[in-house]
Amino acid sequence: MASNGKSRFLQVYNRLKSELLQDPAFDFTDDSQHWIERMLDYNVPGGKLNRGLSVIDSYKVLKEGKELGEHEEFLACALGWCIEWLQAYFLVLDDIMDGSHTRRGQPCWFRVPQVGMIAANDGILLRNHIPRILRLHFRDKPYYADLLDLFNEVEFQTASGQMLDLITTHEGAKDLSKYKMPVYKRIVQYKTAYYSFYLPVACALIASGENLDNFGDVKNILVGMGTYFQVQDDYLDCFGDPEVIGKIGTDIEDFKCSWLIVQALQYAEENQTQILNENYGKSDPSCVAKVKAIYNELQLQKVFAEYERSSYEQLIASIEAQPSKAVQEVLKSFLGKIYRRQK
Ligand code: GPP
Ligand code: MG
Ligand code: MG
Ligand code: MG
Repeated sequence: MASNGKSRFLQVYNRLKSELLQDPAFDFTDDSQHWIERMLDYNVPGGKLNRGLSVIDSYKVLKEGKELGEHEEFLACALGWCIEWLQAYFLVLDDIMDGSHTRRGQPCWFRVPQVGMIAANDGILLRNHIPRILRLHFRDKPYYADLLDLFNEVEFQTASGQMLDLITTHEGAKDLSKYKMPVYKRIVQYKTAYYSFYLPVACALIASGENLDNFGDVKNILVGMGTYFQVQDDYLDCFGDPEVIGKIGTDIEDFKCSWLIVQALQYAEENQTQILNENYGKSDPSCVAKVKAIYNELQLQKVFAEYERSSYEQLIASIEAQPSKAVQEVLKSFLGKIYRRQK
């Protein structure tokens, strides 16, 4: 979307925020309004906005280039913002669970003085804002129930993926032998792919009157793209520039089932496996450095570059096998936004 598209999208954020601040279902005091406004401004609009903007882009392509009416565009933006709200909710809570320090170039919300564990309730509020927005703007639409169902289902899948991520990490004694590709894929499909890739396109399809049951292949391709996106996230956690990605990696310290450790275990010699076993999942910086040294010995940057190239090829091939040119365009544009991303 062109930059004026982005500024129009941001204007819709301001409108939704002021509506939420006057929700008649709650008797706001000045203090509570100020809290919510600061919390929203801190957590909702500061990311890349890829997920939200993709709803509008996809919707426009599905409308085959017809100019959108002003209200129609507003509704597409509102749906995009619902996904950004969902993302904010997940990130506020994920940062508590992962013990992270920074996000989008600033301290994680729960690290802000005077916020602390109020952040857990803020996460619940962010989650509850979504049905408030949908109710206000979509209640009369024939697809209202489908939208609510979609958000509920995708939230359930994400929380289940997050559970897999957490129990794989915390279960019993630290045991790297279970960190294999099928385990990895299951985690990331659920924790990232559905909400980040399937949800934006599914919202656009629903709003343009389509039945999601007819788009099973599209869903599979988007889940594949989401898996590729989380591999990039895992790679950047270790090899990205924190100044650029806006967050400091914690996957090694947190004993995460990251793509990098799965690859490392696959290629490591016995002595390297032993070093990984002794040092993975410890917060001591010298342990982290030893893990990174093995990643370098195994040339994981090269392994990643090859993975990136071959995933891209496979995704393009499955996109080009789609019968609808409009659907192809939607998928290619989404893939183009993330291919070789640095942040
Ligand atoms: C990304 O994992 C997954 C999420 C943000 C989903 C969280 C889901 C909840 C139900 C809270 P990550 O921890 O690798 O992301 P990041 O690297 O951005 O912290
Ligand atoms: Mg995290
Ligand atoms: Mg996490
Ligand atoms: Mg990560």
